[in-house]
Amino acid sequence: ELQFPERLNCASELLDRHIAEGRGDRVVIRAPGGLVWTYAELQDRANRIAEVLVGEMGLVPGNRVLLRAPNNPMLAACWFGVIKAGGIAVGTMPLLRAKELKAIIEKGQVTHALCDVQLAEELAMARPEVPVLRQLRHFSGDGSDLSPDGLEAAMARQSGHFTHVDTAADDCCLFAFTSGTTGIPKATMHFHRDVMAVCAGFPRHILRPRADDVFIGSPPLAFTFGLGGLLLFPMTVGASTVLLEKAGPPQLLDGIQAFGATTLFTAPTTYRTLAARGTELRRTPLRQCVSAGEVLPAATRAQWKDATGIELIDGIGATELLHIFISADEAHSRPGATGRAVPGYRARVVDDDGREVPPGTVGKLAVQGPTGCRYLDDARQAGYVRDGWNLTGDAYLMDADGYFFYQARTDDMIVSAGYNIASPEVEDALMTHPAVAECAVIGVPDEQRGQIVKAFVVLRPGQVGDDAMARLLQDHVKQAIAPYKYPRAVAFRSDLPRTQTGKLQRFKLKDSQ
Ligand code: 3SK
Repeated sequence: ELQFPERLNCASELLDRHIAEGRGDRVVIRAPGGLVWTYAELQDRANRIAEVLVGEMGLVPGNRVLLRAPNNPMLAACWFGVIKAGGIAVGTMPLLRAKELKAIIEKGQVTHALCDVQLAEELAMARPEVPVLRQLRHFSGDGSDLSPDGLEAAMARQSGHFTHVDTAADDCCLFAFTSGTTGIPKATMHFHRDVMAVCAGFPRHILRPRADDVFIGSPPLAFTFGLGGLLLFPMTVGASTVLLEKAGPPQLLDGIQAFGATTLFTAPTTYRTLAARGTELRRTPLRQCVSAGEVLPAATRAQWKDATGIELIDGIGATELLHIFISADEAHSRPGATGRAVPGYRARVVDDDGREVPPGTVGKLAVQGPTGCRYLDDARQAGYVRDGWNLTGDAYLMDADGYFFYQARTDDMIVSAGYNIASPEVEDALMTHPAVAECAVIGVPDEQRGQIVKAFVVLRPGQVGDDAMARLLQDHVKQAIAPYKYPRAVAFRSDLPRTQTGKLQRFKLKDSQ
């Protein structure tokens, strides 16, 4: 069992330790445009941000700080600055709209925000409606914006020396938001010791990185898959990471080549696209590739191996558990299986009453370990954690050797290209269009993205369900909520399947596919 000291600040543990032990001049972050920061330089930025938060923005330990930026060096520095100062970092997906930001700020009672100028607009739109948010500073991704009231100008006034706040191991340091199946956001709360626990889990036992590894990938740092894979895990061994603001397949390919990346974190959708360029990747030092965020089909694993010679490391994690809890390294992967419980975790398959079912039987995945679900003030906690086991919403079967095989989601969550999308949230957005009378949204299988969002729409009288209307509705959703949630397929219907009590029967729409 993992033991942590009673007093623990994970930001200091992951960052300051390297400088204290003489590794301050090792490179920790690279970014396109030639930016290179050493561990000592990241520490200097994080310290200055902590000084600004405490000295100029009035932060006291336990305050929640919204972080808003694409993956860039300043976002990383802000994450460490907030947590060294005893604050709670609240990551936000870059594509979120004002409405979604407002919900997060209200739910998280967020008092402070640090926001990349590139993403200022939606936060500015939300701000008049969220008086709880008292303090906001803007910054630029590479830390070079010196506008007088910006974060960098304030950082320039500081000393660069800041002793981390002496937090308890079970003080909260991170709220990771998830929209769940309803689209009403839930904040999962994580302690300093949770961050250290995931660093002692998947990276130590499965990935086993080296100090000369160079990490790269696509998931936003606001998604805990990205936070671990692209920031925390390389730092566990003094390795470096490449932060890409845009990380589609072309930028990833360029980045792997230009930075000599060895370790890739992305979702199956991207592996499928990149596989076509496998021969180019064979000429790079790339050696470890982690897939999570959505189901990895056996065909994608085989395609990647054929193209690059590299065995994918599959894994399943959850925002509620912070990171990956089932996985297998290259030598222990088994076709069709996600893997086995990561050391430190226990996983089993249970029936509707929470009783363990025999190997080979499909049931609900239940997980227990050093991290677990703690929703902030949310009745849905009782559904996620039963008898001390976290029910992730996935149906799995386990074989006699303890390998877990994914079967399906047990709820209405759509997982598309690694994004979790709640059907009701897309339905709500569609319903705000005046042409829509009724609608239902489901996930349908898609070779490229795993699943795509499909909307079934009943139009108001006089409206015509043609391609132009479909495009109009798609654009409308992109404007209303994060654009990645828009329905890539739209079908028009005269009515929708409902129970006698009027409850929508999404499963009938699924069966009709
Ligand atoms: O979706 C996943 O599998 C995942 C992986 C790592 C961390 C967080 C999540 C949600």
